[in-house]
Amino acid sequence: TTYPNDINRLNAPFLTMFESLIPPNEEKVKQKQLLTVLEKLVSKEYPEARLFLYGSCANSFGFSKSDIDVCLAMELQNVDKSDILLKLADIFESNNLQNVQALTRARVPIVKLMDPVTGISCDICINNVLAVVNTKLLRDYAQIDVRLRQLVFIVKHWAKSRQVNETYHGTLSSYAYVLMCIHFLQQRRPAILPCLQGMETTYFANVDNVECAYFDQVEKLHNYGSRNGESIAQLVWAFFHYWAYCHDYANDVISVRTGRTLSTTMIKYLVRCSKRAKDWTRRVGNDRHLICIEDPFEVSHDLGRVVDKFSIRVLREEFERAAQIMHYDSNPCVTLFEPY
Ligand code: 3AT
Ligand code: MG
Repeated sequence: TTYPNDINRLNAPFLTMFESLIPPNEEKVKQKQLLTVLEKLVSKEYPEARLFLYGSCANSFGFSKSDIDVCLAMELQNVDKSDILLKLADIFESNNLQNVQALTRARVPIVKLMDPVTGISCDICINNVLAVVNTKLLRDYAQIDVRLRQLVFIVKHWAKSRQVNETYHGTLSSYAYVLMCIHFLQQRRPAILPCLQGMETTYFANVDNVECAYFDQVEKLHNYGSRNGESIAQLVWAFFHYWAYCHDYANDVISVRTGRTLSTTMIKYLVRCSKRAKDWTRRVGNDRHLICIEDPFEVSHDLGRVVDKFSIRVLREEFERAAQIMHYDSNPCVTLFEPY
């Protein structure tokens, strides 16, 4: 890797930007406050139900003033999720929560609401336990090396500014960008992040027949990346360089689970051997391997499947633009984030 000589002049502005995007403590307190309020309301109707925070408010990659994602875990005995969501909407509405809306036909059905006391908006889903577990995996990775959190904040800020963080327009989710950052740091030499799922199992959960197992004693790994001295400016430069020029989009699957890339040829083989990989089969049939990002737990789930022929070009052009700016621009901390 050949960085520009003066790349480290960008460390201070990138770190300042990172700091300014982190939610202040009082915001975290308000989130907990809202969770407690919701818990009380829900438990009147469903005493066994439990609420969990997931997504960016719990994975440590959330910006200040983001919406929060809440998962309601409960046993469903022959009750329809939609009925529960409608019932919840009723309860919330009659307890002064605002903009209450049940979206029962969404891919992940939710109730949306806004709490006028804290000003926080939230989405509540039911039994999306896999998302709670992948939230923990991301948070655990973040505790190993602070550069992951810094890199993700800068990349998410870039993706939002350039409008390439919109799954309904065929670009990638925040979750996908975090996986790309983890994968990238697993590939550095020396590696900055380990592959937690390739280590001894200290955490195990079986969620809807998906086995989630990995090493979660991350406090034992806080020196893991110290042999690699790359600075945040160098890593931002290398991140965009990697996705612009080094990744083989047609043939490689990004796999945080294995800590490396898998070849799509191998996936095709696995598809022939198992019925589980339905999603991939369809993709192989269409030959639409535009970018493949394996979910760490639900391995048949490709987070790149939202990407189409048009949006892959947008995405790759944005990676190239960013790589060029990091290399040649005199003021990348501004140019990189210029609104699209
Ligand atoms: P933002 O800060 O809200 O942009 P986020 O991490 O909260 O980022 P989302 O709100 O899109 O991202 O998603 C909330 C969580 O849902 C994140 C992850 O735990 C889970 N999730 C999102 N998309 C997927 C997916 N395609 N497959 C599995 N889990 C997902
Ligand atoms: Mg979110």
